[in-house]
Amino acid sequence: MSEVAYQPSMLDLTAAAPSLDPLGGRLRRHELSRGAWVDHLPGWVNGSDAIFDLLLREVPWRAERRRMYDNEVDVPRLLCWYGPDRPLPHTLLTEARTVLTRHYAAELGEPFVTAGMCLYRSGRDSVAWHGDTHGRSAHSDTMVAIVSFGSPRSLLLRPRGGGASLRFPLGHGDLVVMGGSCQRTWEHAVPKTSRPVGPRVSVQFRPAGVA
Ligand SMILES: O=C(O)CCC(=O)C(=O)O
Repeated sequence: MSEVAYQPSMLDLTAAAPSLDPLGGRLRRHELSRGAWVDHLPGWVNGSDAIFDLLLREVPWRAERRRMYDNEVDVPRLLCWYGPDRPLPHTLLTEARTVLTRHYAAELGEPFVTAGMCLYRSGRDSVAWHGDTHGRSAHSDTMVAIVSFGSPRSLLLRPRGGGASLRFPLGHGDLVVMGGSCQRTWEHAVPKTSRPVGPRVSVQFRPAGVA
C-alpha cells in the first residue's frame, strides 16, 4: 500500500460522528435506456473521513490475479468481500445497508445483504467495462448500491453493444445505485486517470445471489 497517500482532514472537514442524510427528496433518478436507471446522491454520508480512515486501515485488503489470454495479470485494485454473515467494519455501513434496504423495499423486494469492497490505491487502479452479471443479475432486474469514500473518481456507464457513455462523479460519501436492467443492458467502468488522485474505497451493496 505504498501508493496510498491519504490525509483525512483534507477531505471532509466535519469532525462530527458519521451520519447519513435522508434519502427521500435529494436522491435523483436518471432513466437510461432499456429499463436501466441510476440513482445518484452526492454527499449522502456526513463525516466520511472516520469511515474512510478505518476502511483503509482495518479491511484485510487482498491483491488478486486474473487470467488474460495466456497470461495471469494483477487485478488493478485491492479487494475484500463481506458475505451476509460477516460483520461490516463500521456501524454506519450496517446502517447504510439497512436504510437502502428500507428505501428500495417496494422496488427491489429483497434486502441488500453483501458488501463488496474495492480499494483504488491511485489513478493507476481501475475497473474495466463490465456488468455485474454473475448470478441472478444475468437474467433478472436487480440493484447494486455503491457508496464511495476518498478521492473522487468517475463511474462511466455505456449501453451494451455501443452508444455514448455517461459519467457520474463519485466523491467522498456519495451514493450511486444502478437499478432495473442496468447490469445486463449497460456496462460500467472506473477508468484509470493520469490526474494525481489519492486512494478511493468503493463499497457495493448487493442482494443475495448477485455479483
Ligand atoms: O468502484 C466502483 O465503485 C465500481 C466497482 C465495480 O464496478 C465492481 O466492483 O463491479
